[in-house]
Amino acid sequence: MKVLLVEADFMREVGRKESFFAEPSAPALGVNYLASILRNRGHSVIVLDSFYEYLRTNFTSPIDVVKGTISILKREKDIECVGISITSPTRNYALDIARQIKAYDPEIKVIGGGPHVTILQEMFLEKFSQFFDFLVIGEGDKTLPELINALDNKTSLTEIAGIIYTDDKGEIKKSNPRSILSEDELNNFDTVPFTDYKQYQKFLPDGIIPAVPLVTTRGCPYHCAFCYSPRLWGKYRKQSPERVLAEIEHLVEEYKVGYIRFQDDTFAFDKNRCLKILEGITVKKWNTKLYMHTRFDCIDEDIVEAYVMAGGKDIYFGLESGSQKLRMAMDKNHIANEKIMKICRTVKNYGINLGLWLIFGYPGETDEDIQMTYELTSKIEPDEVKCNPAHVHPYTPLFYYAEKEGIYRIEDWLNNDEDFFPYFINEKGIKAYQTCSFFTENFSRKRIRAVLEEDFETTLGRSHL
Ligand code: B12
Ligand code: SF4
Repeated sequence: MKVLLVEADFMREVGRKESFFAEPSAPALGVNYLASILRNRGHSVIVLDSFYEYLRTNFTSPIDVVKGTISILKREKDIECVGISITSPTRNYALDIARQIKAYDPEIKVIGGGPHVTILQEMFLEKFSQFFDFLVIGEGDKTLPELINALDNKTSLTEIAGIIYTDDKGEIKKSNPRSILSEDELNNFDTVPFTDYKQYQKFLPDGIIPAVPLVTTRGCPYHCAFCYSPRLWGKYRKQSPERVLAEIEHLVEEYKVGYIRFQDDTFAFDKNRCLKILEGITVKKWNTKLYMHTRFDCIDEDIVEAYVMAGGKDIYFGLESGSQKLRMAMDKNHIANEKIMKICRTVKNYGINLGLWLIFGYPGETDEDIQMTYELTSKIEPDEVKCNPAHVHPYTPLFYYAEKEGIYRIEDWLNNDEDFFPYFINEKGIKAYQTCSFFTENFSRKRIRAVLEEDFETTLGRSHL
């Protein structure tokens, strides 16, 4: 069967051509893994994500994935099925894409997958069944190929775990839950094959993919009160260092990738594993730059040293707040500010770019807490801060609090056509956006300047070519 997979993300690191290379954007991972799985089973797959669209339009046009989707359907007339990856922030774009597909040709099967439908499940299908034929809940690695095979061969859907669909009588059916992939399966090239980025190469100078994401673990062993990740992925599972190194080797040899972005929730959680991966990269002398994000309680000097040796360029930490009281309210970590300072000094001493994520407007936050965040951030002197108002992700402890307070209901995620992202809309909520702007303006200037000034070739990390 011929399938189109769409990453409905319009917001990913768009900007001018120079900043695209300086802060290399990267292909979406989920849809590209799914594409490889389907291709290995004999299906023909096209992937459309904003990265591709950005390249295709020669970096000048605004990304328009809706138009891109329809133009592919017009060009490739034998596409029978479109899968759309949906996160909560991108849900309205995804709906727009599905709506346009059904307006273009109602016979094309539309499958929704990804975090947003995994949270809302049948609530989502009840509301949007005119646009979506199937939802895949949770990991799609095994479910999607089974579903596509069944559609291709017109066989029964009842045995396929992990799907929700409307049957011939118009009733919503939910199959048995799909069990999460085991670590063996995560290491197995049949269940999780390498991603195939060949389609992007022809739009890039020398066919070099500047940066790629890698997620080498599924889930997070922690349970921060605002975060959806542990609820999305279930038990924390990890790929072996050997598998991770094999994948990097493939990316370097095949696409000359200069920058590997470890997008694991907590890349450094398992120290031994982390060191084995970093030492493996060092031995291979691939000369790739590395990015990782992690927690303050998951890192020490051994890791920082090994990271630098391996080409580590950036480490981003979820500081969230300078107030320990608030960090505890978030269930984030119980580390004292002095320890955080010490870790940051170590990271900076090794010449690594240090980024901080901050949250403002969390329930209970006072002006004094904001002042503490300001003071700690000033002392740390990060290269960049990334700020968000306290977003209320469905079914997180923060959501239940907001629900109890009568601020949000789960339906709000379904009923709003605006670019609506629930956060605390009270005096603090509004102030949170202003505080975010203030911190970004004050603490990221150095980083922005560095990005603009940095030499094109150096930034691409292609000196090894
Ligand atoms: C990399 C990443 C980013 C990158 C790029 C995102 C991208 N689209 O590639 C950047 C840094 C830009 C980013 C930004 C943001 N992100 Co982000 N990001 C991640 C991260 C860390 C990894 C994503 C990934 O590659 N996972 C690995 C792949 C294999 O998983 P996957 O894509 O989910 O796909 C699997 C399944 O979901 C499913 N599936 C997915 N799509 C489809 C489609 C079909 C058809 C099917 C059948 C199945 C299916 O099958 C896949 C294989 O099992 C996740 C956390 C996580 N651990 O997943 C957060 C996450 C996706 N991000 C999240 C958020 C909230 C954001 C931001 C809003 C943060 C912010 N406040 O600025 C922004 C908004 C970006 C946007 N427009 O969506 C949330 C989304 C929660 C939600 N309810 O939707 C997550 C889950 C983090 C979290 N802890 O809550 N993000
Ligand atoms: S915020 Fe980070 S450490 Fe906390 S649960 Fe989410 S992914 Fe894990």
